[in-house]
Amino acid sequence: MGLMEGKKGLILGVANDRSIAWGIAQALHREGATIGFTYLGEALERRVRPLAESLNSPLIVPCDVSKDEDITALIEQARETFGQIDFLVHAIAFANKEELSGTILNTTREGFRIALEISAYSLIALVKAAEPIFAPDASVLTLTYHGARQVIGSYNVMGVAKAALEASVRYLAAGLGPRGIRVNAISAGPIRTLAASGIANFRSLHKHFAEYAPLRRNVTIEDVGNAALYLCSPLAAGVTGEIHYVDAGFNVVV
Ligand code: 0WD
Repeated sequence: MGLMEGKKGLILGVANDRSIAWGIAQALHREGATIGFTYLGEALERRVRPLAESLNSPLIVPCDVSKDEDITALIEQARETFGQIDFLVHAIAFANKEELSGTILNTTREGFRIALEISAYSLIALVKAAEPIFAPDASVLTLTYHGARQVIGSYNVMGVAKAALEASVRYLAAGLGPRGIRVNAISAGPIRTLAASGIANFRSLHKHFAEYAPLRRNVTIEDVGNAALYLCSPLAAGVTGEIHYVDAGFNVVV
């Protein structure tokens, strides 16, 4: 029997088949999970729907996490489809492209608000909305990056947003822990995805990483998917509030 047999939940943040969220979806599905997916706008629906259907998803809905009404509608549909949910995966981030080059002095007031709202507050908003439908031992997982802790290239305002996200993970873990619900993050090494293409000098960052990481390679969406499977499964029943690195060891040598 698979590790996730009988488990149901939501994955937000699939944009295409290179998305980290897609690596996570494949790993959870392989172990028996039933997954509801969201997409951002019609352009992405054309990419996401066939992927979701290939995993027999019973729920494929639009959701812009900057809109409370979208989040409410998503959770209402999840309640109708699944009753309770056992996992919620948040793999979403956004910052204006021009603020992901040069230094953090490029950050505008509005750009800061957008980056923090979509990349950090959205986790709190989703968890708040989903709280009534979480199963007693549900698991929440988000994605972060080492730029939250150290200055890395032009990650800039996104580093600030990820620091807020990591702190949110700890506070959410404390808030939901008494109900048995766990909240963790995976801090992934650089992976070539749509979101990564917005970061200036990502190509050299990616190359540098493989040269210096102890495992001398980049990580894949399969690596992240398998770690996510552990964190979402009963194997990690005693783990919450953690920032779990899946980065070929890079953070221990820089
Ligand atoms: O190197 C990387 N790729 C790393 C990514 C290293 C470490 C962490 N991460 C994080 C990202 O910051 C993000 O939180 O992993 C998460 C997933 O990112 P990804 O898989 O690299 O990127 P991508 O495939 O582009 O998926 C992110 C998606 C969006 O795609 P686009 O490219 O269209 O922005 O987040 C979604 C959207 O589908 N998204 C939203 N979803 C709902 N509402 C919103 C929104 N407002 N904004 C973006």
